[in-house]
Amino acid sequence: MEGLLERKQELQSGGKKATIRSWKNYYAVLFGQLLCFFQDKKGYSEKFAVAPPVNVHQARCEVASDYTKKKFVLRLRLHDGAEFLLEAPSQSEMQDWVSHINRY
Ligand code: I3P
Repeated sequence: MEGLLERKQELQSGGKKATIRSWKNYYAVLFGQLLCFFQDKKGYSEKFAVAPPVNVHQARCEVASDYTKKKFVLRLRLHDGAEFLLEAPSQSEMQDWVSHINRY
């Protein structure tokens, strides 16, 4: 699974509030249980990641229906306590991400 995702980190590992809280645009690719972040599709073809990968093993991913500032947002809670909000371009892509990530 791959596609455009906007990302905001809410919590750092351990559950502490993240200090860098702005939304950033990425081209995201799920390789097995690793969610990797590229600048855009070209960055992916050049295998140049622009943020550390996120391990979604035992993560919980669900639609963030309580977050109303953007559409199609999902909440990803990692096993290590980190938490991200991810905005997909459409309802169907959002649901695809939820089901793919929850496989792990
Ligand atoms: C953050 C940015 C985010 C905002 C966040 C701000 O500021 O405006 O968009 O989250 O609010 O801290 P900066 O760009 O200066 O880092 P929302 O879009 O969800 O409001 P928050 O700290 O209340 O999460």
